[in-house]
Amino acid sequence: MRSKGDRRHGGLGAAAVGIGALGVGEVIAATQGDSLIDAIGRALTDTAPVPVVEATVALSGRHDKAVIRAGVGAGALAATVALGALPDRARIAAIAALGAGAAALGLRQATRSAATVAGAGAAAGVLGVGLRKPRGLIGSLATAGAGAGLFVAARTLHRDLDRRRDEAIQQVGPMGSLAVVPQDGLEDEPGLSSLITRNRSFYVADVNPSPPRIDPTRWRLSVTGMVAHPLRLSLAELATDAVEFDAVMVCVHNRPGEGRAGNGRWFGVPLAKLLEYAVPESGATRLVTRAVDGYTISLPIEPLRTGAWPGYLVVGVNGEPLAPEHGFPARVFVPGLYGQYTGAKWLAELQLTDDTHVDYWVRRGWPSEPIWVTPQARIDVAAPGRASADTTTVAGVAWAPPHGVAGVEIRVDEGQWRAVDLGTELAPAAWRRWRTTLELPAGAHTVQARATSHSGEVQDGEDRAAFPAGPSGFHTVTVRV
Ligand SMILES: Nc1nc2c(c(=O)[nH]1)N[C@H]1C(S)=C(S)[C@@H](COP(=O)(O)O)O[C@H]1N2
Ligand SMILES: [Mo]
Repeated sequence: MRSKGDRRHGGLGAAAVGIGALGVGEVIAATQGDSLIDAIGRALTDTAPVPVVEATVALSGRHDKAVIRAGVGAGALAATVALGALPDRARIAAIAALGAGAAALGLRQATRSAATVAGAGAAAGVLGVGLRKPRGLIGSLATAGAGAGLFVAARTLHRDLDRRRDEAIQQVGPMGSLAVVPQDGLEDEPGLSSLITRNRSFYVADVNPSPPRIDPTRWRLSVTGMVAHPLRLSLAELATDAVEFDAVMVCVHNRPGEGRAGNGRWFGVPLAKLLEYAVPESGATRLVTRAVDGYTISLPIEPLRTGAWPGYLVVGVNGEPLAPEHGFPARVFVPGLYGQYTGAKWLAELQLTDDTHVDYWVRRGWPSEPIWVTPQARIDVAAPGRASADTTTVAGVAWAPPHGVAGVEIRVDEGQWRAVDLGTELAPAAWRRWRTTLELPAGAHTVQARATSHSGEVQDGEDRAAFPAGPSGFHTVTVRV
């Protein structure tokens, strides 16, 4: 039994206060389009050790952002319950420390926001007052309900800003064209990836809990640093110099068989051209692609300048401006480099500098030099043939940018490799579809695929994790006949 003067809380009441406090913080941050929960999530992403990042990516897959958000919410509630169990003075000190920590998140470059600072302060205030004395069931339910209502209000504010942002993107108009829908002569197969990945099916991978909202009318690309002619270019100015190219983008975390790869018809300005306009100073060795939130990916200048690495400042894909989650209004893409090395989305600046610059992931233990995508074949379909149930259709996509796919082979039950039919090559940097028909005896069989590049590189079958040199292994599926 608790004595009357004991201010310690039951878990339920404390959790209710936690929901109320988070709701207050979220709604205040949302007035500027920001989020306290997302600021915490981003800070965790920015500081988590590489093994934790790798495990999160592997376990959460495409749901990484939802998983981080839910984790932050659950962690905040658990912290409130722990706070509620503390004696008065320790609790007040802990809330003050937490509030100050959360406010500091609003001052970090990646999540800078006065509204987040204010939201953190207000949330700490709610915790301080709300945890002063235990409340009954009705009071707890009312507090939790009020907090939930504030979450809904915050969501409404975000939706409204997203809608206005989407309208502004529509005003931008087409970027490139998909006038001629490309064909590769391969029979379509249910489940087989399309030759060009639709914008809304394209995988999303980045450290931002939600995409930054950028006003295209005010946005300018700056080319700065060690250049004779600094540039400031609008989206419309960039679009006039843009050309189309077909290429596959692949995340370094794409283990064989996974979907963190997409094939697009991109629209972008060759980086060689921008560098020619800007005129690098001698001593400039590194091109830093910097996003609006300070995130950077840097590339060696020399191969970009000569065109040995055909890199682009991309302003559109598949005939449209980039989608918000894919870097609107501009990103850098060097076909053949893994996404983590290829260039920043939500680009603010191209800065020419020397080798002293250290990138976001390099600070966390990844190699500083770009990693090239290795040949990879993915099995999208392994199913009874439509013409005859005695046959099995196996089909998929393969890539080996920038050289291109020369061949794809499959093997059954680790037997002999045999070549499959290939669709025509859209471009060497693009993915290539493939297909074959097998006659298999009844029972379960494993089917594996491997790709070979035009440069003679054969896909490595050894199972290797993404960190630190990129993944390898064969995609293996089981078919039952
Ligand atoms: N600003 C910014 N750009 C970024 C990243 C990021 O976290 N922030 N992630 C990179 C990684 S790891 C990949 S795989 C690609 C993914 O691009 P997509 O989300 O359009 O598929 O963006 C790259 N560019
Ligand atoms: Mo990635």
